[in-house]
Amino acid sequence: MPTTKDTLLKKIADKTAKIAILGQGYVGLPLATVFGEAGYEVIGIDPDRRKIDALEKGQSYIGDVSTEIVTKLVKSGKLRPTADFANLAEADAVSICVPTPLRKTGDPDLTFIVSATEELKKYLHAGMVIVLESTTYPGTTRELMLTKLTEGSDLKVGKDFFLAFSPERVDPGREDWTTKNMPKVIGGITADCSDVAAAFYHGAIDNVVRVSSSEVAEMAKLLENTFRMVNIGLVNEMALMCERLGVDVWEVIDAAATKPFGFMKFTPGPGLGGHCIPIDPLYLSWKLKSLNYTARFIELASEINTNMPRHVVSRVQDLLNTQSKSLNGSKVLVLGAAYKPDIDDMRESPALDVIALLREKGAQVEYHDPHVPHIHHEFDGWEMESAPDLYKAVTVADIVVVVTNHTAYDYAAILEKANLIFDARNAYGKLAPDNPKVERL
Ligand code: SAJ
Repeated sequence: MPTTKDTLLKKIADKTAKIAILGQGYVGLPLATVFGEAGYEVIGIDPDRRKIDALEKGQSYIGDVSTEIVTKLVKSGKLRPTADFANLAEADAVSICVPTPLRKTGDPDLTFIVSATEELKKYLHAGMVIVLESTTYPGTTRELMLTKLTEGSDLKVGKDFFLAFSPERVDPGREDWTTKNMPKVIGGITADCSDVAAAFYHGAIDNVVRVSSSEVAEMAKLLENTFRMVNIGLVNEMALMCERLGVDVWEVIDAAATKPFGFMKFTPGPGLGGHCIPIDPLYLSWKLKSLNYTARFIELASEINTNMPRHVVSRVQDLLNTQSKSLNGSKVLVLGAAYKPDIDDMRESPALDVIALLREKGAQVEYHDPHVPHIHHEFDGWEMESAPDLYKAVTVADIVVVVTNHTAYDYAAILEKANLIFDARNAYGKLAPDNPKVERL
């Protein structure tokens, strides 16, 4: 008599298993299309009707997913968009790709994972495999999801249903590593869970890295992103030290980067933005606090990184001072608002902090960003439009602050028209290393 595991493995192998992807954002939609392209029938579930309406029309709202692919999959019935969670009842395999932000207090906000789990519980049945992809603290899959899914149920994990964690590794805009070819770590509550979840992902993803538990998979993701946050914090502190030493930190880093092994280049900047790096490590430090352990590297790096906007503003103040100008009343143009170059994403962007601090100190602030036409500061409530005429804004500004060095800018033209430039991204390192109008971080 075949076991539940055998039956599910067979459905996965012959692609009759029905897949549900909960959350159709920058992680869930690419995942849904990869499984659809692999030949599975996929239900793309999202409570946001706007997303579902767009998908039903065959339209993509995610840069990494083409409208052609969505149209093809929706037309062929391989991708069925819906806002109705009841469709989970017919799913054999479910991936949960919901947001895991931070609360205003800095603590993890697990409401999306909790509500997804509560919905899933209504439709949990024997022969189902569930994989959580949302970045979260180690233990979430076992302590939070498994507990909720099994309370009052006689279904046994690892026997009747299978539960695992697999960290998303989506880097929006990247073309070399995609959802399909990105090595995918996956670890289950039990060995059988790891087997089934790995087989599930093997059905559509080229390289599945099976680990022994959900905690290992959760922790691997946190190491990946804490590694970046701590190293960015290190080079930001190097910038503070080099400034005191009167040494060019950018030249120091370029020199160190000539080491052909044992070194990885990071660069200082105005702070840490994005939906992953500033946030994920704080899920780890929060969890360790509950175990009476202080994750000192994370806390220190976070302190240094979050102080960089203030450091940038104090450098701007000092530079204006050299022209006997006070920051209060000066015209300041912030160049580049997105959290990193050549994208339009403003999540956790340090530009928001730089602008808020400049406004606090009485500066007359304008910003320009070719990718970000409008800014809304959700905490302070102010709104700004990108300056309509870049060179006019550069010319009238007492100082231009390069916060995000988009490649679209003609830095030579900006230099020619600017009065003063504070360059927080080394946009001028090669172009004008010794120009008296330019000071770099
Ligand atoms: N930053 C620096 N100095 C650096 C690198 C980054 O100040 O040397 C800043 C960026 O300007 C940005 C923030 O840190 O504000 C985060 O930058 P990031 O390059 O880490 O970009 P993200 O947030 O898009 O990170 C994503 C991550 N992908 C996932 O979490 C799935 C990360 O793991 C990738 O390594 C990264 O993309 C990448 O390599 O592009």
